[in-house]
Amino acid sequence: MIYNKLSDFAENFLWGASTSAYQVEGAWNEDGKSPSIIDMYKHPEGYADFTIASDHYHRFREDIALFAKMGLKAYRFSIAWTRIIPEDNQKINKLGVEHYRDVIAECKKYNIEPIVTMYHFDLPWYLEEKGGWLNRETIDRFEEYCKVLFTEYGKDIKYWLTINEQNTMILHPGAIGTPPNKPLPTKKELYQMNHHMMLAQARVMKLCHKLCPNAKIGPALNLTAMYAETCKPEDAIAAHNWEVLRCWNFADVPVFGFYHPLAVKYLEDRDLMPEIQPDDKQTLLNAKPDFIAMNYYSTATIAASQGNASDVSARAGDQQIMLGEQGVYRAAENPYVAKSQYGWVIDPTGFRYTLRKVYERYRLPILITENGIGASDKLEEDGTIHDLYRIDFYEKHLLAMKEAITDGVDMLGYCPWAALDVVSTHQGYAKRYGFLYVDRDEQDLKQMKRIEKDSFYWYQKTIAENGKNI
Ligand code: BGP
Repeated sequence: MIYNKLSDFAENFLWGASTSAYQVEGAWNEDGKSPSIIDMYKHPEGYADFTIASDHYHRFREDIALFAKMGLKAYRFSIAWTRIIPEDNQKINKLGVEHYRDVIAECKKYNIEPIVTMYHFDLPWYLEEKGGWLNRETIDRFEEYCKVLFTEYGKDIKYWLTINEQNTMILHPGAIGTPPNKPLPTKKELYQMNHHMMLAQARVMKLCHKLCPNAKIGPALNLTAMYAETCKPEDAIAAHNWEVLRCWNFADVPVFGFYHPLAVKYLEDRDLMPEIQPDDKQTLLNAKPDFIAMNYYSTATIAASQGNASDVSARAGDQQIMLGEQGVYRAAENPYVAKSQYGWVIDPTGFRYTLRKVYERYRLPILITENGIGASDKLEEDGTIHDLYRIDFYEKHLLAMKEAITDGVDMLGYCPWAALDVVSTHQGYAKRYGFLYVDRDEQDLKQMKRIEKDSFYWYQKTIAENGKNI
């Protein structure tokens, strides 16, 4: 659709930016924090680990002051479960609670809306040792932990996110690390974990509405539209297969309260159906999100399965991520999109297309909780960072979002990844995402000085003009 005039961003549009606890905080064993699975997993050799990261735990005041200078209206961060409840005895760690109270107060000081992810990949290790998400008890533990958050911070938090990228954790379990001396879970186990996470999420959404009636809560999924490689009908079926199994099945359950019918058939056919207890269906039906939080990086292009092992291949530039599934779909190349230095597809029009599909399907407001480009930014001798590729990426994605708003999509806000440089899950500080450069190398911490990149000033101007320059 080509319009005569594009809609403006709403006056109260949440211009924000994101981080997650384990990628930015450091202080991995300070003030009573216990290890999470991320702290215990084997991380890629040669790259920075998560023990110190960007030292945001100690420097959050300085960082939030810089976010305010950039003009942020929202800051999406995650709370580390292991700071709040570090041990299996369920005792609350006062220092952990105080830390996030201070972070929230600092945001409020500058009128920055704190948006809290309650769980961003960092399950407590003590729960993992008892089976992690395979153990139904983890559902209770998650609810108890979230209850602490609602009780402690409920009056200050308007937007809660339940679980970050549940679909990534289930479909690409190796992507967030490998457990020491243990194989990755089987597919059957993963779908059982998925079911438990769905129940945990439903219980927590319900609890939030009870304890914090003025707050809003939603899942944060990695959503993306799929293209068929050609107009061959079999390619269209394969693209739909993967769109359902990768995206809609994960968003349907929180919104509608039941699994997608195609996913049910797939799970039954392959003997992957989780064990569902009699009350589970009602638990899922009892809860509804208020919005959909969406992480968007790339689209995917899909070809028909050939029904053999050649359907599966490693993603170009990232051997950790296997794409394709025998009898379901094959990954294909798209000649019409660009790629980042790390081989990630860059597709702003796909962003508009995905937003349309998500809104058409769920009719809930959408909050973008991640979108961005990882690159090896260069600190020049004069202390500047000219990340023009990032500005270009954001300009195009914001224009696509503006077009989606014009298409009728209800957008709450935009929190790109990342507010400042964070440890990338696989490429340390070689691959950076922030508006603020953190001056450290993989091993050499230097002073960890924060330096404003060119994209910082571009975003500052964009926010000040409420996106009118887009
Ligand atoms: C998302 C995660 C983020 C972040 C981002 C970039 O899937 O939610 O935590 O890591 O991807 O990924 P990477 O660091 O691998 O480039």
